[in-house]
Amino acid sequence: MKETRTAQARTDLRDSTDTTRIRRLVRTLAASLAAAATLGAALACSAQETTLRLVSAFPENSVYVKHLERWWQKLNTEGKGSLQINFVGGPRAIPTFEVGNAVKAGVVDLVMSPGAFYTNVLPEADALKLAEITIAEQRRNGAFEYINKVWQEKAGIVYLGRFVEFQPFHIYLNKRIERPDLTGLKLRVTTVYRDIFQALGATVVTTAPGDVYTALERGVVDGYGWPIGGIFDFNWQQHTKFRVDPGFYDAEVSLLMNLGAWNRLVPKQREFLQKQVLELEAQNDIWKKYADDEAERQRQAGIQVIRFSPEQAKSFLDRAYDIGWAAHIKASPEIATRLRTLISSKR
Ligand code: 173
Repeated sequence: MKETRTAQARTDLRDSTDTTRIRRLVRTLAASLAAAATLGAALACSAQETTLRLVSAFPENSVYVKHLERWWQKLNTEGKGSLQINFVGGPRAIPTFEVGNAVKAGVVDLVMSPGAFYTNVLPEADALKLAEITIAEQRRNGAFEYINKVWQEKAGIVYLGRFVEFQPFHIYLNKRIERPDLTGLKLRVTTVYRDIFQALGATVVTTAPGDVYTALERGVVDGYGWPIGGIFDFNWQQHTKFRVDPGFYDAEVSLLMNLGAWNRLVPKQREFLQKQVLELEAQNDIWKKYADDEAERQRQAGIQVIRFSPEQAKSFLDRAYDIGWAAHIKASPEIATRLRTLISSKR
């Protein structure tokens, strides 16, 4: 009997010890949860500093990178403690035509590139060269939203904004032509120019900007496509005799972001980044003066202008846009048709 009571007492003691332990455990857990919640709330309001890795599809010394550099430097000053951009480099870090894969896979967070360089992950991207309304208008009329829907759904890429506009493309040649006919000429292209140059009779070879100088120097090509500005960054004026006017389409260079990286930002960081991108876009008018300055610089460098007659110019431009859209509509009927409605209002 005595023994039984003692056993019972031990059991009671153990039970009460267990109860105490459990209570303590619950208290500790509750305290940790509260601490975690406080920390979570703190993080949500003022996230830890996030650094985004940025790569450029153009070489470091190009005008687009220099322009963007001023932007990310200001962003880094204003974003201390919240958001920073670390510029990793140009095509030496990620080859020009690989930037799409890199931003899609999240190898980098941010990429600056024209659509033409990431058609391997999103063929539709090249269609942005056909826009005839400004990016500001695209934001107002729903085009920007639609672009983002497609870019995010098809490629996991956020289209943050476009920071190059008012830069028509031109044909640069080392052989004279008398009319819109490129028969017998071999020209360097990207998807921007491929269809229209071929339609005008040219043979084409695709290269990244970094390979154009050597192709010209060795006489592998008779000319190339490029916007009105930027040829001096690559020293191509040394191997360029003519520019053909008028220019056509509009060089589109944009900032892209990996969707996962975007989703990992807290709302405050996203708002900050969007505000910075809008400030960058608000500067796009500078490209108009840059276009004039570069045309003058080309003139001074001895580059002669081959000017189509007004009739030739009109049919060349109509053809360029028709061919550009036809190619995209054939490849991606639904998206390209919608894009065409949204971004080509003037014609
Ligand atoms: O490389 C190119 O000619 C090209 O496609 C491009 C696109 C936008 C800006 C500059 C060049």
